[in-house]
Amino acid sequence: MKKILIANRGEIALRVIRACKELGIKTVAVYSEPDINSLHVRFADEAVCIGPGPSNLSYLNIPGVISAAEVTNADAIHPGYGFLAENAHFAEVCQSCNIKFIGPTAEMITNMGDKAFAKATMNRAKVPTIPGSEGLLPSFGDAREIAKSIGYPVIIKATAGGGGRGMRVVREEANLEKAYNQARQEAMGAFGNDGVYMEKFFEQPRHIEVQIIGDEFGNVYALGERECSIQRKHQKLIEESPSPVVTDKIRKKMCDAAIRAAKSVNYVNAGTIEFLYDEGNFYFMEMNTRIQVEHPVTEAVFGIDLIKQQIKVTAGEKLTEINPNYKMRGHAIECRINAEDPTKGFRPSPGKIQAFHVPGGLGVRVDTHAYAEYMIPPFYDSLIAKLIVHGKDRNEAIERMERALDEFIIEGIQSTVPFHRFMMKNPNFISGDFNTKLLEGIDLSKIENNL
Ligand code: MV4
Repeated sequence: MKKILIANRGEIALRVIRACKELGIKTVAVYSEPDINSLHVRFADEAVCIGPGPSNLSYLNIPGVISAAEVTNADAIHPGYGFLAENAHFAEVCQSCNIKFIGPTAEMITNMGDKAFAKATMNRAKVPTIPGSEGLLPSFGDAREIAKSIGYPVIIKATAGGGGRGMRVVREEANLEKAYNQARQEAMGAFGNDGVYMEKFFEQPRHIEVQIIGDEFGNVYALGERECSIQRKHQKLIEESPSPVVTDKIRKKMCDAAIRAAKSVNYVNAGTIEFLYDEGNFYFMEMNTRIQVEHPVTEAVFGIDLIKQQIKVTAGEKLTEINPNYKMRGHAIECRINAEDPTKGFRPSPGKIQAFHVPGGLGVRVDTHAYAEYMIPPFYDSLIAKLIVHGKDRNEAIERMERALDEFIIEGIQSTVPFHRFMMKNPNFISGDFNTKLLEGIDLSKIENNL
């Protein structure tokens, strides 16, 4: 592989460019008009403008991205996360244009994007799944029978949803018919697919996911877990590895299940098996067929560059650097720094960054595309930096994160830095005793803003 086009922007575009540079691979950036002064444009060997600000006219414009790859003679496209990363049609178009898509096959993206199908597939592979319907609910009658047998509360999920989109909790039979019909109608409106499935509803689960990577020789490795329970409205805010509740014994079981899941579908490239964790038990929820925002915590504890591994696998090489005896070392935490006001319900705070200084020192990594006087465009997600720390244990990682957050200077806009400073002192976070509901019970309006 000689040249890779990065079909993305922001910190992840920089992240991929860095891996390519170290591998001696040339890079092509694509950018929208307002992103012309972005660092991904400056750091890439070549850059092609693919349209105006709105994503559907630029970063989601498949003919634009493919044309950019063709005129620059790129061998491969790395989609990053978001945008076209889990678009099966895009992966298909890449293949038909003889451009390698750095990710799994289009068929894999389609199959794992169908959440009920993915769950049924994993169930057959003896990966633990949440009790509920076997695949889609054929009718309301089936919904009622299944709910009766697993017991209320239940959750109805859109098969084309995922990541928290298109879900409805039902607590008693009297509400089931309405919820079932509404769920189908909403799913049709949002995804053009009214397929829904049912599960037993867990009130206070944790979200724990396992990083996997597979090569074309049938090798699949699991690189431990990430604890992702600290989130708000399905937007993760803090991730860490290892999870404070996962023992060596549970980790072995989770990683074995994740490897079984990936092998059962002949998965190639990087992926994530998402588990719902409750009282020592874990259940498959979804598989993500992309590199994720939080991949650096896994990189920190395993000392491995996941993007380089993705590129190697796509080039048809064996995963020789990773092996079953690969060990985790220490503890890593990532705080997502968003251009949002945490005291005002995390409302977006775009605009011009006046001052910007990133923390440094031992065990600190900052992945960011922001700089002083950078103008945050209003068109894209609000992530402006990822602050990742690595320490010998969880305590050291928390102390290091507090220290690093204190060094972070962002002026001119609101950011989530004050929220993270507050969380590093939260007793539940410190003790590791939390779940996906933690932030619902905290009043964030009184966090001191550093403006
Ligand atoms: C659940 C659940 C409880 N019980 N399924 C939300 C994201 C999507 N991947 C699945 N989600 C959930 N599925 C059952 N059977 C609770 C959630 C959920 C959640 C999961 C992970 C992280 C944050 C969450 C926040 C609210 C609900």
